[in-house]
Amino acid sequence: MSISLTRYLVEEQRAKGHIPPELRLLLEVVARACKSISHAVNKGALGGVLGSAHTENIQGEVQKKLDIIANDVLIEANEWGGHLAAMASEEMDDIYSVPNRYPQGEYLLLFDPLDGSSNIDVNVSIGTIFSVLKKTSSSTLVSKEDFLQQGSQQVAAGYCVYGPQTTLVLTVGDGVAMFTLDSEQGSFILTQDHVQIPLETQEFAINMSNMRHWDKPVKQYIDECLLGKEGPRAKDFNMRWIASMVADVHRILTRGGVFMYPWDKREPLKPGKLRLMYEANPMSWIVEQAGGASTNGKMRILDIKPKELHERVSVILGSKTEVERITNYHLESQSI
Ligand code: P6P
Repeated sequence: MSISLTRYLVEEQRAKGHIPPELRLLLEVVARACKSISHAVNKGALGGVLGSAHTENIQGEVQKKLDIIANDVLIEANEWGGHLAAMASEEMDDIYSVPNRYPQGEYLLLFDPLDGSSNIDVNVSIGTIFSVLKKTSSSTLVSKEDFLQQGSQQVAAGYCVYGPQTTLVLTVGDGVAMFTLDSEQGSFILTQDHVQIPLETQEFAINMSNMRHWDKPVKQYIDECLLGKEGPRAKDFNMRWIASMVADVHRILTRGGVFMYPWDKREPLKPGKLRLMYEANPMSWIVEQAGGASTNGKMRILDIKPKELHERVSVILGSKTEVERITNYHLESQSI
């Protein structure tokens, strides 16, 4: 007997009481939007959706047509339901407040509508990442400041990976569940609950081409992994780098591993490449809820107090013992 996303959310609310109807509606609407995005992604060249949109986002990155399509799908799906006060996206400079013609809710939705979009044109897995916060101010006017909450304040976080399967991964603070899209029925079906990341691993994910730019603790960790059985780790390591955070994190949730996009010397004033609010925070909560860990090399990512909506952060996440080891290397190098 298959359990749909809706049934899972209803039964979670009945058992644990932390998915009120408005949040359930939000999550179901986001899931429906991900289905639409999956459909557009799967069309590929046949849908005329590949290639550049010849525009740039706030990050100064050239946008792909599907980046904009995915962003528009999420905005249009969520703005009328009455569950949201505002949205924020990697693809939009400013926040998007729910138009006055619709009722305003208490939730704030943040998303990277299509993460890993450099993989779109080469048919490699990409995904949507989302994070849900609650508006804390009583004012009906929503500002950027309403979004600047620590990741530990999230009430839901998830992603949808568009790969060989379309899989929605979700946490509301009671573990991590995975739902695979049954494209015949058009519904997400629970395929794994209480996901647990193995504590130990023999697999790391990092863009090795940046090696000469890394800080010492990262170099030390990777050098030890590369020494394999003959080195201090006394075991061989494997390496993966998909250049799509959603796909790398999904592998880690499924079989363990550590993912790193650390600070490097190329742009010393930039803390890292990945965005805190709608990439690192949701992924960090999911990883922690699955028994893993996530730091910026010095502190728990979910404890970082954001200063800007699009701020970046260094990310080290995955199997707990590996993240702790890498973080300790950073703290030791700091104390020298
Ligand atoms: P690089 C995708 O653009 C992304 O934001 C993450 O999904 C991914 O992990 C990283 O950047 C890849 O970066 O420098 O290896 O292309």
